[in-house]
Amino acid sequence: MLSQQQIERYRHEGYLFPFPALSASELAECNQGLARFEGWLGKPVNQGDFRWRSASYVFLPWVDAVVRHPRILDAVEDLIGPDLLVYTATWFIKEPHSPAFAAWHQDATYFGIAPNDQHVTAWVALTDATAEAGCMEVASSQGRPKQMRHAALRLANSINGAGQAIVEPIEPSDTAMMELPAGSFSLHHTLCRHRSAPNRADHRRVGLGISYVPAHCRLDGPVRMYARLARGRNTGNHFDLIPPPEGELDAAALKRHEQVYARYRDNYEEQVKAHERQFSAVAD
Ligand SMILES: O=C(O)CCC(=O)C(=O)O
Repeated sequence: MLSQQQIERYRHEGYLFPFPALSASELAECNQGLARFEGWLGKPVNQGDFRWRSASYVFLPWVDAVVRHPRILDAVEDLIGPDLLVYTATWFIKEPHSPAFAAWHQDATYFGIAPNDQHVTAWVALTDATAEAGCMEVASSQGRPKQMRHAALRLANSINGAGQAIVEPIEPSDTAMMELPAGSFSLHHTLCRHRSAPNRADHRRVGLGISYVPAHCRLDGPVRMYARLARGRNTGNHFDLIPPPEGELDAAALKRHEQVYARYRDNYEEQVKAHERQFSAVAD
């Protein structure tokens, strides 16, 4: 699906966009599904416990269909090969005129995926992600992607769990606003620096960030994570595979989600410590 030129651009810049994915009826189904999910929660996803933002494909069949959408997988396969695992998928929702934002960060920081340059995120827009609505802004890696030092600052209004931010001085030049029409997606590399501003628009900005890794990847910490096989074979067998949900908000699927989320948190906390160790060793 991607041209050689697009693949080379991704390798150099660290991002690509926009690509159409969902048809009008698929988009409507997703937005209706999100409304049912929020009806069940009794509040917007972004105002509930953080667990509900994470890995909802485990208990929502319509999210499971999005993370296995052939248009998305065809593009991801062109970048990281045919055997694809969903490592996680996160809701990134900003209410109209809300202060929710993301500071400059790199996704690789707290994931611990090895090798550490294989993970790619497809960010799928369920509403228009315009600059006014606080779409993602990316800085080109200019052919030299490199892990930067972060701190889990727990920043107020951060859309990211740890409120993490790059704490090295950076003056990103060569930046782009990744504006996306509803139903389309962008791709960004795990070392791509990105951030997003508050939503100044009258509409809700809704995105699902899906993290894909090739099935030969493993985690470099002690936690064995769950993953969903999206395409091909589980060649590395380094993750416990998640079955398709039995049904929407099914009791068994919700119980499984508790385990999936618990291990995700355990790994995340391990990785926050590992990142600190790595960078304090460099500073010593
Ligand atoms: O949705 C946003 O504004 C930030 C998303 C993000 O950090 C990501 O997809 O990695």
